[in-house]
Amino acid sequence: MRMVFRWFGTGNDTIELEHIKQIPGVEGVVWSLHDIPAGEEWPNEKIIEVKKQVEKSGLNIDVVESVNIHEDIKLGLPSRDRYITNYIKTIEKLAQAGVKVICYNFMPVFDWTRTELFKEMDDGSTALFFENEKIKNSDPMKLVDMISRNSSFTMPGWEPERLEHLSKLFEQYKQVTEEDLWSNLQYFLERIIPVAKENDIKMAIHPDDPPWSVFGLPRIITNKQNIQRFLNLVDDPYNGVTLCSGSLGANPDNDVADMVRKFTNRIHFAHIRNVKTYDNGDFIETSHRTEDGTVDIYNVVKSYHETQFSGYVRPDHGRHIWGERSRPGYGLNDRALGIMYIWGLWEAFKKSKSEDSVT
Ligand code: DNO
Repeated sequence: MRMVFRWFGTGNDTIELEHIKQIPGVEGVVWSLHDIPAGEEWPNEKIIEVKKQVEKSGLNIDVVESVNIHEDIKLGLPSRDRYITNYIKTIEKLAQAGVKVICYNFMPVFDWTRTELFKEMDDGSTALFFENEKIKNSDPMKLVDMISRNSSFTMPGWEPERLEHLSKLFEQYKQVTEEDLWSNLQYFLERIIPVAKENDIKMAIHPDDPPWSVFGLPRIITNKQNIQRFLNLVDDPYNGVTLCSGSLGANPDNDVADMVRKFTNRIHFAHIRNVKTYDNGDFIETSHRTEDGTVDIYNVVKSYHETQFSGYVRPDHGRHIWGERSRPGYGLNDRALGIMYIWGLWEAFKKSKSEDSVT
């Protein structure tokens, strides 16, 4: 298991690289060029600039999250080929810079969706919250407005250029069924995966968050069966997943530990965090401990250990604690606590295994 930590770049994050380096066992940052619009080729100078800066702090740039996919690819429009060509060129450049894994998603229009970014919890901390009824009855434009008013940062997945044509996008997606989305994903993968393989970059799709349709838009990377279908679209180790316990865990029918075992060879990146789910479909992003939420994090980490997972892991999101002001879900403190919890479990599994083999 190789621990990494998401960092949004100088001027775009409250956290310093030096502080990330002080979290025990963190080897690298998970990064992106957040100012490059989806669909454009990434400039080499910018890639090298991040590489130099991060490596100077003693961290690596092995994992990129995300290279976002242009909506025309998801919609299957004729213009998709141009954007796929740009995507391929970006993969090649990232490989040259030493990147090993690219995380991306295939969610129409919105990436992750929440209704509150700073929901107060009983202990006074705040966390990301999803209120089911609110989503069912709300106008997506109002949610976009709420999200941008509550965050002084551009949120990943909610980039302005992606959202400015929102009503047009909704109109276009009216014609797109889940099956269309599957076939547009296959078209993309068939062109991307051979390039990734040639360049030794593992592609790792992120599950849909939450793992069900929102605002009537199709969503397909939602459960075990669909992840299996996804892997079969191009059955190659370079076509893999980012297994996110929090995204999948928002649906209590998803057994994340079981998925870790089932998809072991195709998991290139693990996002480990907890959520507390409610019967009405609401969920809140709690602290990482198993007893604080609904996802059995003990079992998830145990499954990674038993399958000898050697890929990249990040603690994903955290609550906002101790007065820290940060990007929603991306403070330093609670994510660092999450890392220490994961390391604690890992050490215990490792030692009990070696004791077993002695006795
Ligand atoms: C949320 C993240 C997602 C993820 C993308 C990958 O915080 O886990 O935004 O980065 O879905 O493309």
